[in-house]
Amino acid sequence: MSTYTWTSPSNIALVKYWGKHGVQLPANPSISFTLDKCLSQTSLQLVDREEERVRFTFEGEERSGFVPKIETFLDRIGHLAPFLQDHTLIIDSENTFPHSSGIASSASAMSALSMCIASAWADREGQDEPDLKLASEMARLGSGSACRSVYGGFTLWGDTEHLERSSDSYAVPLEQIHPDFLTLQDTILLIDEGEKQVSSTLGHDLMNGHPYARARFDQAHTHIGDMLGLLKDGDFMALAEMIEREALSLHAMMMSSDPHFMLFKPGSVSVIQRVMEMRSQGLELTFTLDAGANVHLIYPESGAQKIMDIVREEFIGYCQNGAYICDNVGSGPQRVG
Ligand code: 2P0
Repeated sequence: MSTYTWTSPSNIALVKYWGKHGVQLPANPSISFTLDKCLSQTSLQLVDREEERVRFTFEGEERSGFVPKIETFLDRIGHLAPFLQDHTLIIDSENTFPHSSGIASSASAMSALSMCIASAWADREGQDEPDLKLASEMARLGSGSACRSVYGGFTLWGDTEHLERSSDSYAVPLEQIHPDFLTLQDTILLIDEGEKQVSSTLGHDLMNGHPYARARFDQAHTHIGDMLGLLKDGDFMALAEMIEREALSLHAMMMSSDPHFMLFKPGSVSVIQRVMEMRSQGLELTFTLDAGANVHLIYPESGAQKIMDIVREEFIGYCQNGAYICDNVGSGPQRVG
């Protein structure tokens, strides 16, 4: 009876995945960097098959509400990990950040679980290390953005003419990144820690039949080529323009879908406008958002002290309970047991 325990970070997309087809295939490619401190830690124990396929606890407490999602995941990865059929999976998971706060907890959780399963598979096959491509493909079948979290640094998911080894089925690590960007900081302003009004799954669905979908997917393809060049060059101000355009395009899709919805809160807009203003005055600072109201401040490590002064002086008042998280580009999942 073996136990596999992995931590996996969340990630923040710079070119956004929004829209999917088939079984968890992306409508356009995306690029993200993996975080360092926003982590899930997941343990998997495989025991002889009992009646139930899965027993799930979250922070040690039984949470049967998550079991259907895990069962769907197991159905989808059955062809990749057939040995799981003979076992009941006992899973415990915990996060270092608030659940459903708009920080992609499904990404870190599904990545951590996939790393556990890939480790179990590697053991059976007599391999020393889990196959990260397999882990990424499994993670994708749990939650799209999760497939980007199985690697550290910068990651690309989705077929693109700009990278030969790219695939819709799994993410790949990006190797040609300017050294200054390997230490980028991400300070996440928790403007709204509540549950999301609209799930990402519904948001993705609303891209089907969206009047601007084709143009958005074309734009994302173009941005991937541009972003790959910018990540190599190391020009932060040029990268910043692209990061913001992507974030605002994502939210524009939400605001123009049928039904439409808006995840910005007044505090999100205030921060966004102030960041744009300060950058126009020469400050190396940009923002992005996930499918939520929280604003991720992205900036080079060299500016950290100044930006943190600004956070404490100007932005903390927009954060619910004054809460924010200081994170940065991280090195990916770690086995801890
Ligand atoms: C992303 N997001 O690229 C985009 C940007 C949120 C905004 O992927 O349905 O949880 O599990 O595949 O990955 C959030 O959607 O959706 C997401 P599913 P997921 O990070």
